[in-house]
Amino acid sequence: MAKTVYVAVSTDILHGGHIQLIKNAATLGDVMIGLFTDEAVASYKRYPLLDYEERKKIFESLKEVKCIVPQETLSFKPNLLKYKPDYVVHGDNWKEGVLSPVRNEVIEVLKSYGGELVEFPYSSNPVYKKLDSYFRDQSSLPDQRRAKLRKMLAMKPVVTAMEAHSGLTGLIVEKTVVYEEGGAHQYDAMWISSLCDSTDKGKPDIELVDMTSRFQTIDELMEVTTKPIVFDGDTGGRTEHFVYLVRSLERMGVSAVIIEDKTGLKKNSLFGTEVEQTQDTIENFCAKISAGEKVKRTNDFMIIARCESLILEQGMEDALERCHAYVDAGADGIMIHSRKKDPAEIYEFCDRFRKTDSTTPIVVVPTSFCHETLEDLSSHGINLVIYANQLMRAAVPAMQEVAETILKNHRSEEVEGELMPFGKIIRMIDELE
Ligand code: SPV
Ligand code: MG
Repeated sequence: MAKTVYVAVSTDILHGGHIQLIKNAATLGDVMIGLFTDEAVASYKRYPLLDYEERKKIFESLKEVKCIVPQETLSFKPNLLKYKPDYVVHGDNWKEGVLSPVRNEVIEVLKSYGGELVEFPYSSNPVYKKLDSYFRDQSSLPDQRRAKLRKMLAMKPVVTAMEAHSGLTGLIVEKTVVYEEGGAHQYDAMWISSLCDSTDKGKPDIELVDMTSRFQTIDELMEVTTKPIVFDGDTGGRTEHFVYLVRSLERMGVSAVIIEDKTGLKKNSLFGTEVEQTQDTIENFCAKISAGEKVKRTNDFMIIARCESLILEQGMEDALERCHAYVDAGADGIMIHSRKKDPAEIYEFCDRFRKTDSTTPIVVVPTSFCHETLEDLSSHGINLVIYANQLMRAAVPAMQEVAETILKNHRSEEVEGELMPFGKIIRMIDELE
């Protein structure tokens, strides 16, 4: 009986190096391709250019390929235990770096049933590397980037966004990946918070930092990252102005704007009712949403309506009534906010909202109910979780501490141990070739 040879592939550009690997694999037996699902690809590298079905067609056309099965995780374990291939074939480029724990797990699982790992020299043709960086650059162009948020929402039950307020924080959100249990996790999107964008400029979060300046932040992030951007549009301003904001953000390649149903002098929601804040009428806010939807030129761009009823203690019924009305007015998603540590009101809202609306994406910002995990939030039908300010809150005390210690010691030696060498920071910054 022919042996089974398992080859896992995540690529959407088939080049000579891949073909050679598959030919090599075919010399050992029948080739089974473990084709990474879109979610598995996006979990550890960029969003695939071609979706699973398209990539499947490419591999089906190769005469060396006997069958194709989906690989749903970065970990090979589930498929290896299911299909028990005699061999796993891979390039020898995963002995070090991020994939090395995945390789170790493959060796361990193969050993458990008597399979074998066969590694062939990885083809290091510089053209292949160039191709990959070319497609990465393409995916940061406005049309491609804009569409990524909707794709992510369609692909994953829950999507995450992390706050970024500069090119450097954008790079941290772009590049941070953790590997656990054979899987990989990274942030799916970036949130441009009005609070952090203002704070970074030493200004209060009261719609004072003007749009020209906020666009500058978008531009900085756009230049050095590829992930989709969710923009905090505050109240969206007057309806007559909001329509221009929609057009500008959409043209720039932003994926979504979130506007909140407040009017007059907006203050940050974390103040709640401690400061005077006025909620807009349902009628006015719906008109603003509809006007924005009307001027959109793509279906990719999303206008998400944020309800402040729980923040302003207007009650659950008001929150539900408003959010359903906002969806009816055309909103592509709703955000429900709370500043309580206890997530009970958020969960009650989501459970009740989902009874009559099973599809509209629900967004939350779990700053105060930070105890809740992604899994907890997802189990109540929440689709987008925004970590709205954590990078800024990490940086401020670290900078204050260093500033004080140097003053106290009349030199900087005492803080050296706390500081990242600049050589390491520089390596995060990509150079154009
Ligand atoms: C922001 O990050 O600016 C927000 C979320 O609007 S919150 O600060 O919680 O209001
Ligand atoms: Mg804000």
